[in-house]
Amino acid sequence: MPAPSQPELIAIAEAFHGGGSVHAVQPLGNGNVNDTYLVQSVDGPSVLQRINTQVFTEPQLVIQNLQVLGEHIERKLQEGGAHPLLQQRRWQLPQVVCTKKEGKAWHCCTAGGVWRTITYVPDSHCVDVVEGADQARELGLGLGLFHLLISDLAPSALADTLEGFHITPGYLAAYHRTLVKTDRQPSAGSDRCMAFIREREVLCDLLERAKQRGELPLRPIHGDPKINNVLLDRHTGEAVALIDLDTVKPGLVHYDIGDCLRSCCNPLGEETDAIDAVHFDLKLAEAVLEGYLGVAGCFLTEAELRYIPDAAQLISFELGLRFFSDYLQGNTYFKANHPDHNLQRALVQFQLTASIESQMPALRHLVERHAAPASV
Ligand code: GN1
Ligand code: MG
Repeated sequence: MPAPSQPELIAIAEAFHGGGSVHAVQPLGNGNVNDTYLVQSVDGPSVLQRINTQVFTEPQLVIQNLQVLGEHIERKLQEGGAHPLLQQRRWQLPQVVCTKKEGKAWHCCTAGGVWRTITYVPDSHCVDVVEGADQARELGLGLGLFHLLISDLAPSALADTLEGFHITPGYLAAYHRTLVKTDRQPSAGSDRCMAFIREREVLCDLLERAKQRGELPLRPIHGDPKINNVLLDRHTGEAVALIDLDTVKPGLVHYDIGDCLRSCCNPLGEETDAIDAVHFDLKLAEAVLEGYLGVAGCFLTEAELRYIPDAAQLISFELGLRFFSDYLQGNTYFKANHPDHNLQRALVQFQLTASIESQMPALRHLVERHAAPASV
């Protein structure tokens, strides 16, 4: 769907803030799926998003989850006691802003598209590429606090907004279906991806099998806690919020911790074109795990802890598989700046996967070292 013009954007934003109240609407962030804008209005700054309804086919469920989550976290924060750290730092959750006239949580504009507004977390920023170990510790800690705050929310309270999300065997099956009908010309990059996938097919169902055996429990998860979805305080650098809550749903914590590790421990970031230099940095991984397990280690089971290193490998591989499948399909899912963009992104994730694989014993050792004593 094309980007709306500025007057159209202002009219959409005014559905939430009132006629004549919006000063400016400008693009925000680098999301690969939804369109996101920063709105300046008489109510202060807010975040306006057009939900990609090709991906999220039931956007009202996305917003419903956001409300369930918001109420739960708000209650936990008010009760206090979830974690001593929460007494010492701010922690915020973007709130749903309803439309001015009908009081609805979303707005359908005349040109099509489902829009929603959430509050802006002030004095915060995010990074696309990690800037050091202290920051990595905060990124891990932010995910840990989020998991801790929702650890007593029943997974059944959340709708499944994106069926099959992070079910790696499902992505593998979709890849095979795409492979037989793609009209992409063979290239060195595609050959490299295909060979990489072929060698790892057997690993794809590792987490799903553990889930089916009852070894790993379903919990409420974020679904997409990559590096730039953790907001950091602009002055202290402390994690203050997790944003991009569309994929909050029942799942394995491994999808989250895997996504956090793959995105925070890749010093070149997922958009680099220096494929051969991509690597997984163990020092950063240690910092992420220290931050994450320092708050979340206490409620994770021994089996959950044990699968964390596998999750880092599998979620990197899975994202590579998703990017490559989308490249073969003609870039219909992830926004792409050029025709080979998703091929390049796939190669980055596969290089990262290989780097994780080569450091697996050390990564396992780090998880053991930083797991809370009470839960091992
Ligand atoms: C997508 O849209 P964005 O950038 O928040 C994707 C994630 C990927 C990520 C990779 C719903 O997230 O799963 O990890 O790109 N979101 C969805 O950058 O597929
Ligand atoms: Mg997202």
